[in-house]
Amino acid sequence: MSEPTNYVDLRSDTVTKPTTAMRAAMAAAEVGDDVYGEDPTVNLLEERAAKICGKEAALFVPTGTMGNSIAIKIHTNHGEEVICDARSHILDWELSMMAWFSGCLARSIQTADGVLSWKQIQAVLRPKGPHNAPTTLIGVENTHNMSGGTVYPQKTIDEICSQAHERGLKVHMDGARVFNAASASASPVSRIVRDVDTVMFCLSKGLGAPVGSMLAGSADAIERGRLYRKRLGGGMRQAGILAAAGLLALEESPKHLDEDHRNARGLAERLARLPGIRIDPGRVQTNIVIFDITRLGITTSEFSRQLKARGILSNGISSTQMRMVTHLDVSHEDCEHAAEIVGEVAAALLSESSPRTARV
Ligand code: TLP
Repeated sequence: MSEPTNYVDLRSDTVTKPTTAMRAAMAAAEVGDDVYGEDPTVNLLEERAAKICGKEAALFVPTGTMGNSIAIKIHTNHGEEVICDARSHILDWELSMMAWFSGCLARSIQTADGVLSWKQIQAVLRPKGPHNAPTTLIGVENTHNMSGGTVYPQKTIDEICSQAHERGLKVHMDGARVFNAASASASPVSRIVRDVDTVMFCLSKGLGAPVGSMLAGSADAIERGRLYRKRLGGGMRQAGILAAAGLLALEESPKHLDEDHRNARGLAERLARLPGIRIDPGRVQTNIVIFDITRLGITTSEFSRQLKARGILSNGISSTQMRMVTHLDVSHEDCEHAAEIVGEVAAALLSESSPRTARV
């Protein structure tokens, strides 16, 4: 089989390329040295992000990982505990920055869909005493990536925040995809994050900017965050070139997220009809589709390889689960095509397997 010339890239919503309008805005951006606070485009982006989140201030950071790491550092001291879901990005995908940079231990909780409840949190709070590291921070991920883009119910966030604050604990939201949550729940971002102490969101995922994330919170938290960003090597100079794309992403992209969600749901419905593929399309709330291929009898890396040979890019997130993410650069037709190819690969695998396995 010859190499495909075109790929439908469903590995992540991080893969989008900047639009022509973004490239034009980047070329025309007014810039200055942002370490001196003199880049007008970065300043504008930070003001805009703070306003959208209903927070006093915001900080432009190169990546979501840096934004989360700074937030954890702002809210904690060495030797404290951070409560988070067992499959959260801050625990599983950030090279243990929580320990490396902040010296904290993750107290993780298994959840069905990535959504923590106050009841679960309360059960693992460390009582004060000579043997326990104090809990100081709760991390909530909205939407929850590894659970398939699930959205926190607003009342759950509100309850976690009010109970946490009553006890002097802080809440950080990893809102890498909080605009997807806003779109899915028809609720403004400012309402979703109203009570959290800090929120990080990514410009470079569903919003389609080439680089960048924002951390928003109180003026004091963000002032401290600015110093941690510098320590981490994130003091960017004429970063207005990147911020210009971010401003356009904030302006233009949220209105397209509904379409990404419809595409994801459509893809999930098609996948659910395929033999050997297990997925409940009813669980797809936003732009992430996770499906199980256990019955096909191959690893996800081999399955990815076979899809790639047919022009579909998708990664495994475990030995049995694949993830497909819709975004600005994939259409309804691309998703239909992806489901067709999954169907062809799955059918070939099932027919190759022994009759006994094929019936499973
Ligand atoms: N997620 C990436 C991978 O790292 C898994 C992806 O392809 O989904 N929080 C959440 C919830 C994320 O999904 C990600 C990136 C981040 C933080 C980190 O953002 P970056 O990649 O900008 O450091």
